[in-house]
Amino acid sequence: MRARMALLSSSVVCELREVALRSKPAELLAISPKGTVPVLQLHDGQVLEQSLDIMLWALQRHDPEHWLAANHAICAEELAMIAECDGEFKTHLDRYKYPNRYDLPDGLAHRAQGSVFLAELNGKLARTAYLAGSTWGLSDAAIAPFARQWAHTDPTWFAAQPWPALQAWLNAWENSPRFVLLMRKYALWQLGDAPIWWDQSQTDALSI
Ligand SMILES: N[C@@H](CCC(=O)N[C@@H](CS)C(=O)NCC(=O)O)C(=O)O
Repeated sequence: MRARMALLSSSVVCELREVALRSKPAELLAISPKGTVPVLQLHDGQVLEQSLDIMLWALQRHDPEHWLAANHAICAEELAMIAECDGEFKTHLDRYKYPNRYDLPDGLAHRAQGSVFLAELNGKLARTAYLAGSTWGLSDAAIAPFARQWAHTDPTWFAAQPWPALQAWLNAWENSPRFVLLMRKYALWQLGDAPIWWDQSQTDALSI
């Protein structure tokens, strides 16, 4: 989701190949044996296997919406926030969401631990409209999909938390026209399929 968002914002056109994780195509595993998505293959054969790398690659090529902070200190702060999200917070998210996969009776301890990060996000969003500052940026796009997963694990519990700024930020994103596009379902890719282009024409088609 975050890679697709950054590619869309950058207007860098790429071919979208939807895959099912339960039956990964051999073509995917041939270029990226670790078998996670997203994966972006460049024309020179280079393969980007981390969503954050794809975001940074696209935005460094073209960043018309200024998602990358010009200020180095702010950029470093955003990358640190994303690292915390992808590291400790993701660990708690996985265990809160799927305790039985980790032999846990429930995910409550991890819910409590992950909530520390969410409270920090709420504090930040109470001071500035977005995590990146006054406009939506890299950290917003990188973190929103994980905050969303957390919120949807137990929506009633999430709505009851004293995090109005975080709840409003998430709600605004989930109700944005681009979100509609992100949630659109595509047929699974098969060898020989005509390319589906992930670019601005997708948003134009939806009048976004
Ligand atoms: N650090 C990687 C994590 C990617 C990841 O774990 N992707 C999940 C789907 S969102 C996946 O492909 N899981 C493999 C599987 O379920 O087989 C990234 O950000 O790109």
